[in-house]
Amino acid sequence: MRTKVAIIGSGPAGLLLGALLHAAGIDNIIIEQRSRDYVLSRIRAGVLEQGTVDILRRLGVSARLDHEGLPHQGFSIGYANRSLRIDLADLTNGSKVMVYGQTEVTRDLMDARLQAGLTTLYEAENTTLHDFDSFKPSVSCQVAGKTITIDCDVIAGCDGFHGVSRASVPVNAINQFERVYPFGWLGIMADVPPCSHELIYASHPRGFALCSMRSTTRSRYYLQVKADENIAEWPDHRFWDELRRRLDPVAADNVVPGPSIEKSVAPLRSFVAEPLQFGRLFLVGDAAHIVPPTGAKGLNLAASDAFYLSEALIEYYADRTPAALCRYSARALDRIWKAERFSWSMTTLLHRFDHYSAFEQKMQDAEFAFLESSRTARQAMAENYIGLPL
Ligand code: RFL
Ligand code: PHB
Repeated sequence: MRTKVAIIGSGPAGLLLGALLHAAGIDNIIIEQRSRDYVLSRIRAGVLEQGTVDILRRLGVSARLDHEGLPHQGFSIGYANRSLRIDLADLTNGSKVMVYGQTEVTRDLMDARLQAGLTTLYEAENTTLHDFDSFKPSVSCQVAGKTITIDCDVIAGCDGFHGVSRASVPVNAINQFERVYPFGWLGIMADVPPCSHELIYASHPRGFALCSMRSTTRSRYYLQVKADENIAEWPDHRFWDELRRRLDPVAADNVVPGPSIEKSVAPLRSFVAEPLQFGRLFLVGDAAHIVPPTGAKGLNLAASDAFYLSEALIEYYADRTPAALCRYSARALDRIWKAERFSWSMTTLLHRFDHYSAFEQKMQDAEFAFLESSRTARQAMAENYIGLPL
């Protein structure tokens, strides 16, 4: 097989890149190790920045998003039994975010890809990258026992944190920066109305809690737990009890418990790989970086990376100058590091750290007090939350 761009991974990064390239007439093939149903069963992000929504609209895949997505003009921070609203619209000249599940974004992009007749190889095994340090790279894999080789101009590594793309780069060619947090998030999904019409990020001596949603009838809640927490020790009733304890009294009263339809623990990590280009291989999305979910930035960064790489490839195919390709890494990393900083600061502000001294705890208290008293501080938070310009 031959294509211009071989894309490894059909998460948001790979699917968006594929759609952006197709819209510009650049053919591409996606190689995905899992089945379509498996990819669609993963429950992850829920908050889309305006820039991400704009990309989906421009691609013509926003019909369901525009109908079912919930625009949010603000969120609340719970702290010491108080609630502080971050009025996104007021603090940013009317900007907002959209609550719409990553699963739905993935489904919309997969459906559009199918309708356009584009090739996606699902359940591909032993994906291997070849010769990306030359002008003739290729990707091989096995599908249903048959070996397939895809010759291409460029490989886009969109295969997430545990993928093969970053792992194929010689260790001395890549710098990796990492912080692993000493806790995880226990998340549940339940078909019950959310306890509040906006998201609540709650800091509490027992640990952080987040109230989110997927619709007016489906809630998504998270609790800070130990990184190695045993999920078997969290029957639903324990989750609901613990959630209520960490929320302000009004929100706690409004929690409607119900049977969970999904329950999982996610570790929290900050990670960046530099650079993002290795000859004809480009890293995109979680393959290149991880943010702790506190700032709701992971999916949105995957979208901005895909957008930057699509622009570089469009320019490259228009005038065949490799300079366009060379700009991708620095351009994407500039936005990535700012989102890393915001996600790290939100995580540091809102979580309980066992090793904190009394002094560090006081610093956290003071940070909240400052946020409460300073519109400028809230404005900085809002500017980052709605998403920095692309
Ligand atoms: P993905 O989604 O992991 O997709 C990578 C794809 O590559 C495939 N793959 C391979 N394919 C072929 N060959 C191989 N060798 C392969 N190895 C892997 C995988 O099967 C998969 O299909 O990465 P991508 O596309 O970069 O997208 C990143 C986002 O998924 C991620 O950043 C977000 O989900 C993070 N995140 C959030 N981001 C937000 O913007 N807003 C949020 O509200 C938000 N909440 C979250 C989150 C992540 C969470 N978890 C579970 C980590 C909440 C949680 C709990
Ligand atoms: C979610 O709804 O899954 C969600 C929302 C906001 C976050 C993280 C996750 O910061």
